[in-house]
Order: sequence, then structure tokens, then C-alpha cells
Amino acid sequence: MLFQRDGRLTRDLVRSPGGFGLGQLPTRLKPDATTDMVCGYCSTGCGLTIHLKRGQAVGLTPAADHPVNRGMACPKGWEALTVLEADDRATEPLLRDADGTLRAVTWDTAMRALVEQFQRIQSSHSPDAVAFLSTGQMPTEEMALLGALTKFGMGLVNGDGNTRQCMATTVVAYKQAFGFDAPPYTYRDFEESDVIVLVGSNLCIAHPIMWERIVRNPHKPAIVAIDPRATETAMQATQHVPLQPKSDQALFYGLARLLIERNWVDREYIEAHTRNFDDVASAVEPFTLDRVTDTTGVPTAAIEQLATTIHNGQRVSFWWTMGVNQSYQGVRTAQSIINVALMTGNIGRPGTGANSITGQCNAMGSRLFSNTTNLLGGHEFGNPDHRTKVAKELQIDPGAIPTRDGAAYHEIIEGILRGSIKGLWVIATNTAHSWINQQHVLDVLDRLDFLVVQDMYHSTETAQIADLVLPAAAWGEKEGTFINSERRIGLVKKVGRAPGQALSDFAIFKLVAEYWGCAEMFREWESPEAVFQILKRLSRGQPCDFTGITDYGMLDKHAGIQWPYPDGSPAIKDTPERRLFEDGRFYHQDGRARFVYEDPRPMPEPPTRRYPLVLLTGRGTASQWHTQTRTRHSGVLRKLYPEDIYVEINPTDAADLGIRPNSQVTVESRRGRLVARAFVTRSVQPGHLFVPMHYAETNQLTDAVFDPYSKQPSYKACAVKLSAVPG
Ligand SMILES: Nc1nc2c(c(=O)[nH]1)N[C@H]1C(S)=C(S)[C@@H](COP(=O)(O)OP(=O)(O)OC[C@H]3O[C@@H](n4cnc5c(=O)[nH]c(N)nc54)[C@H](O)[C@@H]3O)O[C@H]1N2
Ligand SMILES: Nc1nc2c(c(=O)[nH]1)N[C@H]1C(S)=C(S)[C@@H](COP(=O)(O)OP(=O)(O)OC[C@H]3O[C@@H](n4cnc5c(=O)[nH]c(N)nc54)[C@H](O)[C@@H]3O)O[C@H]1N2
Ligand code: SF4
Ligand SMILES: [Mo]
Repeated sequence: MLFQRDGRLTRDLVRSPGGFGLGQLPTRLKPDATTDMVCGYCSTGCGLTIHLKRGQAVGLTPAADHPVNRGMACPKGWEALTVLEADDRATEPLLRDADGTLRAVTWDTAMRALVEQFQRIQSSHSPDAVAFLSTGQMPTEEMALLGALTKFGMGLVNGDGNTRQCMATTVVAYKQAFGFDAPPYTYRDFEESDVIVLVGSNLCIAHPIMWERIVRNPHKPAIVAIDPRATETAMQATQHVPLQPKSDQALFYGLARLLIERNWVDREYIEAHTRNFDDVASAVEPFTLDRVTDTTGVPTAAIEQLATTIHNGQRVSFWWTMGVNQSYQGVRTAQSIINVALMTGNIGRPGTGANSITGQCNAMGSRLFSNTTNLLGGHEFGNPDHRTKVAKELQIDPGAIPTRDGAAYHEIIEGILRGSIKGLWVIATNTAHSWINQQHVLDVLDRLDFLVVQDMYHSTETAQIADLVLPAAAWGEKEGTFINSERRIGLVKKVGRAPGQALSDFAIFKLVAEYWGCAEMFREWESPEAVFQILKRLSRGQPCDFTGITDYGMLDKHAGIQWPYPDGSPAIKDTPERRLFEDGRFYHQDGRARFVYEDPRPMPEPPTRRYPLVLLTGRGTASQWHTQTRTRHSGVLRKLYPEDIYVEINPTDAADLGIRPNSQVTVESRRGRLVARAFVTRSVQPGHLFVPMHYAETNQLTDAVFDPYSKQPSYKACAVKLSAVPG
């Protein structure tokens, strides 16, 4: 028993090791030494050396010999400990009382309220009337426990991750092309390429340490940045391709056509390792240079230059991020890039690959083990053999496993609107700021009977409208593993105590299991490391098999280990970095990768006379993280970014509208409007605006449209108008 019903925490809980926020620091750390762990912000997964005094973190430095960051860190990493100390840390459970005020309660009251409300909703509506929204920013073990608890223990079907906003497109693109969701690269590929093509990826801001790896490339690589904006990355590239938003698919079809026409493709590779080439080759025939120039706005000579650069390269790597994924046609766009990598044989060799860069520290853990879009371990809910396998490993009744995928994020939101979802549990994500078309979201969340928000701060936009706030321990206050962009499973450790009564998410899920009455099902899930062992078993025989990793100690020793690493793999020292598909075998049954084509579709909301500009959104600075709940707590970081919302405007548009630099302007879409400071800059093209996503107002403008296959929101382009604020 973890907990006494009178609300006091038992000694078991207080004394339990790293899995819980409260209590002793883990004995395996020497009290006055240093220890390495993975950073908790972006998916790069830098190693940070934590300096301890009496077992508590007192400072950090980037880990010197770490295979990922080699002694470097970005400002967020340097400041990772600072943001843990803040006045608005959630320190006790808060329950909204009859007057509508959030008041502190004991954990016992909080747990009873959660169970009572969710069970009441389930019995008066249906089990599916309660849903959850989770994250790519918790350790894999916590995500897996949440996914198993809700779906196997509490009878929920509907639960999704914020990774839907971010990685869903690539997941589908990889599954269809390769047969499994598997980013094929290792970071060394950044240093081994002679041509690096970045598509909709602003590394200098979003993944600064990956950019540093490119800077260390000794081959003087050609660097091509394909982005409508002249981003910090594009400014340092050898070629910037400033295309019109959402025209990448046409561009890559045009490139494919040109490469085929000039016989610059690798027929041998295509023959031996792929399928559907001929179909795709004829489908791209209409994408002539003139047509592609017309669609993309990129001069013919620049397209030819890009094709020539790809052809001349010996080791060409293609990398993409949100400029591709966040689109109404993201999956097919990602596959248009994969097509070009496959047809030129640029995969499975050093310095090559069709490489999607992930976003959050544990996006990859969420993709494989959150039990949302896949059944634990990259299995499928719809596959009876997979359900039987998972049930056997977990020693549960196969009937407890849902036979279908749950609703996607936007379907959950629509379910609330329709009244079919009445209870929502939001964990480590800030829906009321980050979800597309935010005004609508606030209205939707308001319709819930019961909203639970589990966060490390009580001040987030979503926590403020919750009925129940559960205070969570943060990175550095608990244990577990993250999986980074290159599939490296790395360790996070408990190097400080969580404030007040805050508990690790792991401990909160265990408590919910206890109060819900399904704790027995999770007896073996007693600590994060115990769950690591369970997940390891579940990975057996899957492409992500990591059965060769004995325990956390082994991860610690090697600064993380990339999957796959099945039982019997060679020693890590003999294969320190590994890329996929070196043998030319993909995960489809026939071992072949697939070319995929579909006609590009028109923009859902093109500019019109009333809304003549295209609004782009994305990351603003290397010092801001998403909805700013964390980064705004560091004075150092605050000095590095503009406090108030701003909009990037081309000088031509500014002059046309009589807008002076730094004056106040209004940006308005069909859904909402915001007032921002005018940042007049040539980094955006005439006809485009850019507003960073870090300010709460941004998503009042965005348009809720989605990729049909991945259901990922299209955050990056909608129609707006701009005007000067009088006076
Ligand atoms: N500092 C910082 N770093 C972060 C994050 C953060 O919040 N702050 N978040 C992390 C997360 S979760 C993610 S997902 C990544 C995101 O990393 P990125 O995807 O690199 O960042 P974004 O700025 O969202 O988008 C990248 C670029 O896409 C361009 N773009 C827009 N539309 C199009 C288009 O149609 N075609 C092309 N080719 N480009 C287009 C934008 O101009 C932008 O420069 O960053 C991670 N790293
Ligand atoms: N317009 C526009 N909107 C976008 C995007 C865009 O490019 N443009 N990008 C989208 C993308 S790619 C992403 S990934 C999303 C990100 O959107 P969100 O996930 O909403 O952003 P975060 O601010 O990272 O929210 C994470 C929350 O978890 C809390 N937290 C941190 N660690 C823990 C923990 O260990 N436990 C618990 N319980 N809580 C914790 C933080 O305090 C914070 O409130 O935004 C999306 N929204
Ligand atoms: S690049 Fe990413 S992982 Fe590295 S220190 Fe910065 S935020 Fe952390
Ligand atoms: Mo993301």
C-alpha cells in the first residue's frame, strides 16, 4: 500500500527510491560528486553533467565526452535546473470548490475526486466518455504506465499524445515507406555527409547542438535550406530555397522527375531494395520545371542547381522537421523526400538518409511506448496476435486490451464538443495554448464535466481552467529514460527533491491505480526501472528490440544506447553508433521500401482579397520552449528573447500598409486577432508573416485543418490580414 487513506503519505512512498518525487535521493548517487543525465527539453538528447552537494544538484555543465553533444549545450540546457525553482510550481493538489475557486486538498481527497468523477462519467455515459492527452516530455516508463493504466486498467479507449501535433506525420510516412516507424540515422551522419538538405527545419534555433555537429563536418558540405523564410539556418546554408509555403511536395516531385530524366538515379538500388518506382516515375512526369517554378515560386535555375548538388554528392542526407510535418499534406510531403533519398540510393550508408528530426526530449519514447497510437512497443491494437503477445508478457487478460486505436487529438476535442467526451485528463502538455485554433479550444474545454491537469506548474493556461490540478515532479526530480532523435535510449535521474507534496508522474499513476481499484494489474510495475524491464520484454522481436540492454547501469555506462540492441548484439564499444538499413532490408515483409505518390492538394486556406497574407508560425529563439511554462522562469533565458509578441513583416508589405518598425500592428484571421510589435525584416518574403508559437495569442489565428492520414494539425500556414494600430 502506497498511501494512507487519511491523506498522509506513507513511509513506503516517502522512502521509495528515484521513481517518486518525494523522499530520499537515490542511494546509487555519491552525495558529493557529479553524475551525467539527458537534458529534458529537445530531442537532441544532450548529456548534462550534474554537480551534486549532499546528493542535491547545485549546478550543471554539458557532458564533455558525451556521444551526442561533445561538451556543448544550448541556453535551455545550461539553465535546466534554474526553472525548477519557481513560485508557481504546483506543490499541492488543487480542487475547484463549489464557488469555483481552486483550493488545496490532500492527495487522498484529490484521488477520490478523480476516481469518483471519472467513474461517474463512465457509468452515466460510456467508458469512452473519459479521455486523456499526454506528452513527449515524460520518461518512457511513465508514459507506458499511463497508457497501460488508462487503457487496460481504467477501461479508456481514447487517449492521445501531444506528439500528434509534432511527429504523427513522420510516423505514418515511415510506416508506409519502411514498414516501421524508424528514423534511420545516427548523428555522425551530420558530420559524414557531403550534401545536407534541410527541409522546413530551423536547426540553429530548434536543435542548436545538431547544427554544431554540422559545423564540425570536415567535408565542407553543401548545405541546402528549404524554407519560405531566410531563417538563421538558411542564412548559414550554401543554398537557400525560399519556396512558397506548402509547395515542398511539388518541389520534390519536380526534383524526382529531373533526376529520373537525367538518369541521375541509382537503378541498381531501386531494383534490389524498393517497390513502386515505375508508378511513381510516371506519376511525377507532369512536374516539369516550369510547373514546379510556378507552384513553388523557386526559379528554374535554383531547382536545377539543387538537382545537380544532389547528383554530385556522394553522401547526401535529407532532414526535415515541422515545416514538413505540420501540414494538411504532411505525410505525402515527407514521402516525396523519402522517394528522392531512395531513388538516389542515399540511405543506409554513412552521411545519407531520409531523416526526420524529432522535437521533444522523448517524442520517440511516446511514439513507441505511450500506448496511444500503437500498442506498447510498436505493436498494433487491431492485430489479435499482437494483443495476445502483449497480454501474455503483462500477464493480463487479452480482453482488457482495446481492439482499436483511440481517437486522435482533434477527435477528442470534437468529442468534447459533441458531448460524447465529458472527462479529460491532461498530463504534461498545455492544450489551451498549444492546440490549433485556441479560442475554440477554450470554449471546448469549458464544456467538460471534469478536467484534470497534471503539471509541474499550477499557472499554465490549461491548469488555470482545471477542476483538479495534480502537482508533478519535473525532470531532475525523478528517474526514467528518454529516446532521442537518433533512437538513443538515455537516462534521466533524480538529483533534487520535488517541492511540497508534488509527486513524480509515475507515483501519481500508481496512486490512481490504487484508488481506481486496479493496482493488482500493475504489481510488477513497481518502479521506473522495473517498467524498463517490462518494456524491454515487450520490444523483443520488434524493430525496436532492446533486449540486449541489461539495466539502467548499462545505459549510464555508455551515455545511452541506440535501438535496436537485441540480445546477443556486439559490445557497444565495437558499435558505438548505428544507422538502420545498412543491409538494404526494410521492415516490410518483402524487405523492400515503398515509393509513395499522391497528387498535391490545394492549400485549405489560400490568401484572398480580405485575408491577403500567409501566416507562418514556429520557434522564435533557442531560449524559448513552447508555451514558455518552463523557460520564462530563467532570468538568463528571459534576457535572450523578446518578452512580448512580435510579427515578422517584409519591408515591402510594411511600406504598403504604412507600418513602421516596432509599431503596434493587428494580425487577424477568420478566427481571431492579435496585436503585436512589427519586426520589419527581409527574413520573410513579401506576402508572408511569421509569429512565434511561444506567445499564447498565436494559436487564436491558426486554422484547424489536418493531414488526412496522420491527423496532424497544419499549424504552419493560414490566411491573415495585417493593419497598423492607429496612433
Ligand atoms: N528553442 C526551441 N527549440 C525547440 C523547441 C522549442 O519550442 N524551442 N521545440 C522542439 C520541438 S517539440 C519541435 S517539434 C522542433 C521543431 O523544430 P523546427 O521544425 O525546426 O521548428 P519550427 O520553427 O516549428 O519550423 C521550422 C521551419 O518550418 C518553416 N516552414 C513553414 N512552412 C513551411 C513549408 O511549407 N515548407 C517548408 N519547407 N518550411 C516551412 C518555418 O519557416 C520554420 O523556419 O523544435 C524542438 N526544439
Ligand atoms: N502555432 C503553432 N502551434 C504549435 C506548434 C507550432 O509550430 N505552431 N508546434 C506544436 C508542437 S510541434 C508541439 S510539440 C506542441 C507543444 O505544446 P505543449 O506540449 O502544450 O507545450 P509545452 O509548453 O512544452 O507544455 C508541456 C507542459 O508540461 C509541463 N511539464 C514539463 N515537464 C513535466 C513533467 O515531467 N510532468 C508533468 N506532469 N508536466 C510537465 C510543462 O510545465 C508544460 O505545461 O505545440 C504545438 N503547437
Ligand atoms: S540542444 Fe536540446 S537537448 Fe541540447 S541542451 Fe539544448 S535543449 Fe537540451
Ligand atoms: Mo514538437
